[in-house]
Amino acid sequence: MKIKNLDKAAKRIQKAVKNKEKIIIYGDSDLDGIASVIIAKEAIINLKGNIVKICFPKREQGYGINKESLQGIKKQAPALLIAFDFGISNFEEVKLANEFGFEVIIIDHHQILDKLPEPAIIVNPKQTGDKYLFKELAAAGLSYYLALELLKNTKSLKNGFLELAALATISDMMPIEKDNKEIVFQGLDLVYSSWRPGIQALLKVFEKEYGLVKINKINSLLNIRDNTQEYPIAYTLLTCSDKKKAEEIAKDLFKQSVEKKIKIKDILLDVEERMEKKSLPIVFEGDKSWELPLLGTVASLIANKHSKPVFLYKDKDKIQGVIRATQGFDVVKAMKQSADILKDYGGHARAAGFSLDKENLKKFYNNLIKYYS
Ligand SMILES: [Mn+2]
Repeated sequence: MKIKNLDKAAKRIQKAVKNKEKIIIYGDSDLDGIASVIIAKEAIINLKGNIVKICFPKREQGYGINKESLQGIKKQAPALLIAFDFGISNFEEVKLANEFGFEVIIIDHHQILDKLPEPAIIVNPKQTGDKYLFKELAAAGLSYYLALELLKNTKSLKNGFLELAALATISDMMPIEKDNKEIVFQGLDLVYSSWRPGIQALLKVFEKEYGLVKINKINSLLNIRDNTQEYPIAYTLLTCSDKKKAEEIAKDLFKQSVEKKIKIKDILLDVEERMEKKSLPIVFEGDKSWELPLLGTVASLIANKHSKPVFLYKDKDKIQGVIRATQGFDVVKAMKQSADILKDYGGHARAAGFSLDKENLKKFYNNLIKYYS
């Protein structure tokens, strides 16, 4: 059994290539999103498709397809818009994209909320009617399968896709079983002999600093968000064709990762200090000074240590937050109770995100306490 709509998506892309339609690729700015985008981009370029734009949301735009970005690319319409690693909860945005003249394909692996965005071709093994047995692929795993579907007669690019899919599958903490096991085992072998100057540069930096290479360390570097550039730094590095430039970026990323570690530790101490004064079934904390991209890491550390669902947010008029939880919790389900006050929410059972207006924060908190008590 195939993943639902995978061939439909591939056929639509092939048609776009044949008709010289404009294609826009739009992905999440974490490593899974970036890897998905690069795989799709390289596959479509190989077919000689007309990719007119690659975009990622800026940090302040939060997670998901956003209306501001759609306004920014509106002038490219009509075009085929392919979203990776998000989109499944962007009901309004997908509708708007259609109004602007974009046909939308969503390649996502996040949990399905009560409905699907439409109109769109949706590839997500978690959707109803999908008979594919394995549901835990990363978005980059889906993008890899899509690429294989697109490039049926040529396997030459396969290795270059597999290494990215492997890194992303690990980075997204997908269970390493079934399809993922195959992707990770084959892909990691390829990392060391990668043709990508960016990957070679990362290996070189780690060998120099530690004498050995750990994949998790490489991934944590590739997940660093840089707000100053149009593209996430990992995208620039992984698609860089110049060896010298790649080495400069890798060195700089390493420096940033050291600084990031210090900031993460500060937030962690801050949260744990606040926790000492409370005894609640969840951790729910926010601060104006915290950097949103660091909160996922902090929340995982606390969730693992205390076995509670951890909600951390950047405190401003529009609250944006992340959630991490250990096995046995489903935080997306917990948030469904507050669907009426949340602006956006979604993700995985144990790793998710939300945004809402500050005036609704107290109510959200109370709903969660009630749900978990
Ligand atoms: Mn993902």
